[in-house]
Amino acid sequence: MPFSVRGIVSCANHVNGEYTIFSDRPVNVKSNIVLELYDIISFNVSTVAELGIYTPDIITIEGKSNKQELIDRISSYAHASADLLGFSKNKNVMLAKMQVMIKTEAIPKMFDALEICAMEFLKSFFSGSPIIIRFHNDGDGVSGGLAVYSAVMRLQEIFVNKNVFWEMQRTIAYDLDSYINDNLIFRNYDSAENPLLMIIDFASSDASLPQISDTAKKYKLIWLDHHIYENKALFDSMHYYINSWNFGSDSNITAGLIASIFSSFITDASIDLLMNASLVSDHSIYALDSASAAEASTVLDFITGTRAYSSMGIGEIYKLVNDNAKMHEMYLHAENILNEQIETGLSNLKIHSSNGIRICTLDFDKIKEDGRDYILPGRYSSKLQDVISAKYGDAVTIVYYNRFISVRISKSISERIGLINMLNSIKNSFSDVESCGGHTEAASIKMKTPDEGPLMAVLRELIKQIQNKIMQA
Ligand SMILES: [Mn+2]
Repeated sequence: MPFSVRGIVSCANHVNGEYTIFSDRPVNVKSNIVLELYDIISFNVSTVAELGIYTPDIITIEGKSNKQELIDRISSYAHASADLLGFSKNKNVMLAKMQVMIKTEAIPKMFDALEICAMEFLKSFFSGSPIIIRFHNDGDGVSGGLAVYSAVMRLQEIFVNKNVFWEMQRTIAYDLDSYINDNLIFRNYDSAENPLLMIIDFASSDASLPQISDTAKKYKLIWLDHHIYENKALFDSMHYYINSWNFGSDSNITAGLIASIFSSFITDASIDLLMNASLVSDHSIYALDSASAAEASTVLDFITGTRAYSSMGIGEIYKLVNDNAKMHEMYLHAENILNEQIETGLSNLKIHSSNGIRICTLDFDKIKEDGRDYILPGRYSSKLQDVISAKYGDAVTIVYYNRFISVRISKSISERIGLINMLNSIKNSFSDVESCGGHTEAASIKMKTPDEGPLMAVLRELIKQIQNKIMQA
């Protein structure tokens, strides 16, 4: 049945000549003439859109619309879609569930804020504007990424937005590389709604500040996090910065949980497993004692923290998570490798004892020696610390490799050690240290070169200072 489409250009991709046209709903069109944002165009089509895109022979430009008219139309479509998706029903169902699990004032407040974020997400999505979703590469971050992925899958049933990009973030800051990458992508488009960047489970740090400030000025930034960051000015300047600390809660409300709440407005697909895996991964007090969540958490931590799986895309991970048999198989594989590598680590530890507290050091080359796929060193030191402290009580674990020294400290002794101040003072007295960062229980030092001499000197000084702090107590 031939029919005609008349609408306004709401997003233009100048690289491949693909456009989103907004009539009473959004549609994609590939054009052989150049169109501009807000052009009113019409074309005839005789077939259904293939892969979500029309390719008419002739497109007629009839005139120009204005921005506000189009924005209003997109907004009312987004609201109608929210009704169709059952936003308010979904909200009540999820809120009732959450309030049993987490009895804090923060939860209903966060729901209200996340509903606004979800609506903003819908506006961007249905306008066809580019969306980049960056999630941290650990069990919590990827659980959040997967929850949003399941929401996007639901939205793609209504309209295929071809401009959604997924990035697994391998740093804790929104660093310059990521910022430049995102700007290069966004610059390929003109869109009625600002391009949208979504950040999950990272970036609440000073190293992110210039990039974050600029992004928030130029684009739409939805940022879901649970890392403490005491920069009040930043908190106040961000419209869609949902950090559990801002709502009077703390890191126990994980980024994966926040992303799950966000997604629950849009999709009624079950995201319980992801939510629980996120809580287990980040040792939240709200984590349920569930075998399947523990398995999912191990698998997600493993595939995001092991080099062999670093090329796995979010779609592949999503398929894996939804395949029980494959998940269990992957869990056994992960446990196997982790146990072996932890065993190797334990038998290669050097132990310095101070006041009954173990300070353990490990040369990570001992783990890499067998040439197999190994877990990333930062992740490894956390696992090793978990095992050591479970066996021997409060402990300090230091893993060093190449240019890095990674330190983990049990919570109950972290305050008296004051790791961040200690690392900063070491940085000031050793010219070979390039940088240091982290928090009271997990931090690292980066050397300027991989030379062993300077690294060992810093390591000795670090052990001496930690011993002193423990003795003083
Ligand atoms: Mn997290």
